[in-house]
Amino acid sequence: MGSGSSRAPSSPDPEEPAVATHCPYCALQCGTRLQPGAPPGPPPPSAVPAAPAAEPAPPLRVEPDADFPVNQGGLCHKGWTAPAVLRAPDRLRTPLVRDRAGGHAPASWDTALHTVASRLAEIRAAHGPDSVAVFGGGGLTNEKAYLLGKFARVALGTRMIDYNGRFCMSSAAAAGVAAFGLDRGLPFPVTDLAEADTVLLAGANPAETMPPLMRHLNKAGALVVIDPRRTPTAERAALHLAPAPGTDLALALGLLHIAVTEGRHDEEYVRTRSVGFRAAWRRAAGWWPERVELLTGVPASAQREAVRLLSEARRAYVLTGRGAEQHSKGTDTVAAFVNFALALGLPGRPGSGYGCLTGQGNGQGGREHGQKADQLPGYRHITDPGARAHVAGVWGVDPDSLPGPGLSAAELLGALGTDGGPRALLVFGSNPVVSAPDAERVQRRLAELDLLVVADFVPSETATMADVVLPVTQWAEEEGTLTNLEGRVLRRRRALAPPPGVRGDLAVLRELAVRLGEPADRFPDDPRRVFDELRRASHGGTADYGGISYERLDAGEALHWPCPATPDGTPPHPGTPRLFLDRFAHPDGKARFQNVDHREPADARDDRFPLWATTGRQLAHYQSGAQTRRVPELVRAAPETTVEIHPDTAARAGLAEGELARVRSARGAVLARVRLVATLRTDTVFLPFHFPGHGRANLLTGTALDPRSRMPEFKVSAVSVEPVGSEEPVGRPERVPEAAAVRGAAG
Ligand SMILES: Nc1nc2c(c(=O)[nH]1)N[C@H]1C(S)=C(S)[C@@H](COP(=O)(O)OP(=O)(O)OC[C@H]3O[C@@H](n4cnc5c(=O)[nH]c(N)nc54)[C@H](O)[C@@H]3O)O[C@H]1N2
Ligand SMILES: Nc1nc2c(c(=O)[nH]1)N[C@H]1C(S)=C(S)[C@@H](COP(=O)(O)OP(=O)(O)OC[C@H]3O[C@@H](n4cnc5c(=O)[nH]c(N)nc54)[C@H](O)[C@@H]3O)O[C@H]1N2
Ligand code: SF4
Ligand SMILES: [Mo]
Repeated sequence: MGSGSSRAPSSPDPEEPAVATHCPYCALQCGTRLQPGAPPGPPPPSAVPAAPAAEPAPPLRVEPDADFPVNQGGLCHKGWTAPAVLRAPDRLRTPLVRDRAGGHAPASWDTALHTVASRLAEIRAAHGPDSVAVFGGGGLTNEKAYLLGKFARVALGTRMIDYNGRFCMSSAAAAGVAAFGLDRGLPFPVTDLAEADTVLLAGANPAETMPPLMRHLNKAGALVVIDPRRTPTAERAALHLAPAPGTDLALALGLLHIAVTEGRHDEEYVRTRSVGFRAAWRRAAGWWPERVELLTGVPASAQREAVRLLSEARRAYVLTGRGAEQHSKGTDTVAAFVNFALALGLPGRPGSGYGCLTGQGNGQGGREHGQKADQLPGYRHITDPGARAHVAGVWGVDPDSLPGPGLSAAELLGALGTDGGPRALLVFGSNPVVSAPDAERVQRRLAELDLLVVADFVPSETATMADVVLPVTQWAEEEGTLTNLEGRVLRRRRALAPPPGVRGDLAVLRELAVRLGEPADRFPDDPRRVFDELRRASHGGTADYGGISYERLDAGEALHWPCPATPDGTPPHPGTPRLFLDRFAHPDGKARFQNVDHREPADARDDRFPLWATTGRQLAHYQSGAQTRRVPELVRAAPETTVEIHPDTAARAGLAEGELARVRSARGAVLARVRLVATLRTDTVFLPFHFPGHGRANLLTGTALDPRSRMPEFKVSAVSVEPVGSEEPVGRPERVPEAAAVRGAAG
């Protein structure tokens, strides 16, 4: 296994019954067992020195759950160290309200909630309901995501709600709905991957982003990895294709071209299980291997080998990750990979398929329960009159009172504080000052607001800018459910009491709703009650949770949605671990080939910006780093922003290993430590986006959006690199207060 994923579990203490729950971070949702006390045994295998004694001991020790099929006893470095965030020295323990001097002063909950509710009411009265906006997150439990969407539509009456999943899953979701009539990250359990003969990974690096997934992939036959970088995942591949960033769409069209011209496609499947092949093929006909090679840099022979490995496999999977998806053509790119998978007859065939590797802890559930701008619970569309009537019925409101669709995440952030744009924003579960595209612009827009409210458990860069900060509970202190990348609903369980002064997100939403004039029983704060309401709201929808209950989950049932309620006296629905075996979710039961063609990224390279920058993840940090930058062990493993660059490219720019570089795009400049990587393409550099301040990779990225999914182009920006000539560390936690200074200066 990769670093930090193989620490031997120690024997549990028989005195203390362990609490079975799941890791707070990614969509793999590794099963864990929590016990009181500091972690036993040796530190995880890495070059990291032991923690100095002064660090507060975590209140819990975490053990991987050997019986949970997804991680089978594995955890990554982040999962092992997650309890440290529970006792982060700067954990938020009291509400904070901005004072006249521009600093934060502690306040009682009553004062903080009253301040928020009265300011929201004023702003709404002066500027209308859409002047108040909500930004959610794919890390929120199902219950929180559901109640947040209801809070926005009912208590605030605003259409302005979206969430960070727009930056994550939206392109794969849009392509999946178009192709299959339904979007569930993996329409099969991850354990199926171990039986595969070949797995194609397009723009995914699970060896660093979901290390325990490699247990299953390592058992599979051949891996084919498409990534401009030779990642730890690509190192394990039978075949690594390294296209220029932003050229996957052409590459996928080329793979379809080869499959068809070599007669390797499944004509019977195409005829009986799909429609639209002919138009898709006409596009791909123009993408012969040499043309694809010229554009992508992937040799024609390697393209042919990839098609051979997939088409000769008895069981094969095509999986996409953010590398293929986070583009202004991300939806079409996924569609092109789906077209290729359909031509080979993979989706819906037992032991084969297409899937997208969902990202955040509840990236799947977070996109089903109504925190998305165009969506109501059950994965329903907010413009569908039937959906509105059903959900309004569950909520006890008039369907006509429900607002229509709002702006997508990047557009919403871009509209804040502009003429006619929202004047107030509530953030639950995201840190856009670091993670949103063109982050400098986002920071300026946040500073223009009349009211910024952030609920978080740490002073994230976004919380630092807020007028009111509401301290909330963390994973191990709360109950709820999350839906993992396989569409399996999982229980998060409480192992420890939250610190005094901290409240749950559900309680915060309830208190605010009541202060805004809502009846208290419309906003329950008991997760079980919220889940029971969510079940009814999802009833009959695409993501139907009607038959799922805390009782069934606690009894250990593996329930994948759809899992509808069944009539009294009949057996409960067993859930749906594998979708599409008989039919796809379109009315005619057939999958749709999509008619897509290659197009260029929004940025063009020129003399000023001659390189491509792409961005992504490192093993040690999670997302904006708000949580993992508070774990000393992880900070030692990856302390600052780095830029991976080929030695020849570095030499031309006058840069050497370990020096500080300035990476510049048309949007802004980032400071990053040079890491020479001889296996990288010479036209491409890579930066992780986990660090704050001048180390934010998102100072480079732009706001070009995919027209269908509204996904920003995180994965390709035209840049230059130059030496800075300073030894100053970049993106270190101590630089965080910069955001506060900006906000203070802006009033
Ligand atoms: N350690 C860690 N793990 C995580 C997370 C984290 O922050 N840290 N976040 C979680 C979340 S929310 C997500 S969404 C997942 C993401 O998981 P992944 O999709 O695996 O992560 P990324 O690093 O964003 O992108 C994957 C790869 O895409 C490559 N890439 C860049 N540009 C292109 C391109 O144009 N084409 C192709 N084919 N590849 C390209 C990058 O080099 C990178 O290796 O990870 C989850 N797990
Ligand atoms: N350049 C570049 N930018 C990217 C990406 C990329 O690949 N490249 N990837 C994008 C992707 S895929 C994603 S998913 C986004 C993620 O980026 P963010 O949305 O910024 O995600 P996190 O850093 O996880 O931020 C979550 C915040 O909410 C807090 N939090 C966690 N759980 C809860 C909770 O239950 N309640 C509340 N109230 N707060 C909570 C955390 O402490 C943290 O401050 O970044 C996107 N940005
Ligand atoms: S792979 Fe994901 S869920 Fe598993 S331990 Fe690591 S961060 Fe947690
Ligand atoms: Mo994500």
